[in-house]
Amino acid sequence: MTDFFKGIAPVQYEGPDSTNPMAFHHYNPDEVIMGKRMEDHLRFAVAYWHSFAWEGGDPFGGQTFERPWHPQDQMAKARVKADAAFEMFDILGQPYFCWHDADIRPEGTDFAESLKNFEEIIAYFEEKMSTRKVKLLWGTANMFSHRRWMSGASTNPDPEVFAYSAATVKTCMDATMKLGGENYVLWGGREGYETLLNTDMGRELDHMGRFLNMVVEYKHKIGFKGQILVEPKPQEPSKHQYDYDAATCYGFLQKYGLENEVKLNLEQGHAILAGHSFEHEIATATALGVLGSIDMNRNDYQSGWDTDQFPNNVPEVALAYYHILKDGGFTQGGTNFDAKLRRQSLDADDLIAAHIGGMDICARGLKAAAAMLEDGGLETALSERYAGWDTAEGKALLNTDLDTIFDKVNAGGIAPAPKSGRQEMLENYVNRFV
Ligand code: XUL
Ligand code: CO
Repeated sequence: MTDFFKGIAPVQYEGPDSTNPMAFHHYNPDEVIMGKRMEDHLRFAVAYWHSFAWEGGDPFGGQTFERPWHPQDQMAKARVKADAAFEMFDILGQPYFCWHDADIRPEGTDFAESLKNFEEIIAYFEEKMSTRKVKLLWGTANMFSHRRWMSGASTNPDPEVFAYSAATVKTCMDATMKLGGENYVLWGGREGYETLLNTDMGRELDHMGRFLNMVVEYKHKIGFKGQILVEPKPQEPSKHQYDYDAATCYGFLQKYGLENEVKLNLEQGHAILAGHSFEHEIATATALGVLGSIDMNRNDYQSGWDTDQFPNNVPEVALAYYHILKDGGFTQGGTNFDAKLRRQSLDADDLIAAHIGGMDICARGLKAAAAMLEDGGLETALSERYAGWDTAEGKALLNTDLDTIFDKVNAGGIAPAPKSGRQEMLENYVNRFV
């Protein structure tokens, strides 16, 4: 037991009229939406790295948080951190959490010592999870913070780093499976380049493709039933990252024969960095059949950084969940808060309030998305817009050739009349729900 969250009671749903800042106003886990409990739709996860490992630094200044589990280079402190983490899970009651190996254990002096530390904490988690409902949404390896990875992990010019990375991922997949994790994520923060002057891109992509194939082979070898997910991001920390966005990732997966084995973990802030909207990335993944899970957060739209703030924009979140629900909703994926406090938000109740706010925003977005789907207005508009393709002539067009089409058009049988795209009407429609 720590006393970090002392005096903070488990968060309850009190409804939209409650003024209690430490209550849920919209997230009501048991409320049934489209035949499914809200908790089972949203499948929230707390991110260990932001909520417990991050110390409040930014590029201009160091640690602002003083936590009972600091400094984080000792095993005893790693246990205190785990105690506090599970105390927070008890307060929030969210069903999942996620970690990187480096978030939960101190780095050892060599691979073997790091692994020993890691396995001890995994066993400690296992013990804590045995008496609670909280589950592991996904595990992952941090292959971007330590200096050994400064030139990449699987794309490193040094084969010894490739080997170290492969061994690291094996241990993280083993631990994820041991804890019953439902997904395994790979985000390649350093899988890219700082300058093309020293980079053999073709070779690096081939190595990354082989690495991911090894991950999939290992998944089948050990019988891991979770999804393997890659997380697109265009840049930061690297100048350019190979997993740029959903479409780029899909092309990569296809080239290396992995499009039926690997799906995507999409993040709001990464979509914005790539010059897209979140719903664009989700719609791309659902169109290609590779939506796996989401990292929910938001960026600061002025700074242009990946600021990983908690979400607070209901219309944006509603459109994201609209595409997720339209795709059938999450199966093994979920909503991971890859979001952190601002560095001035020092207190334990700031951390709880941040998650309450994020969960409430997502709940409002989900409810709006479900109401739009149930009303069917957008779907009707879509089927009307594409109705020509459901006619016999429309269908036949896709099974013919340029000459035949030319003959028909040239004979005067076709004279297209432009129709309104009705964008403002549709925006007004959405506005009724958000
Ligand atoms: C970094 C990021 C990571 C991944 C997991 O921008 O999103 O936290 O989600 O490595
Ligand atoms: Co993320």
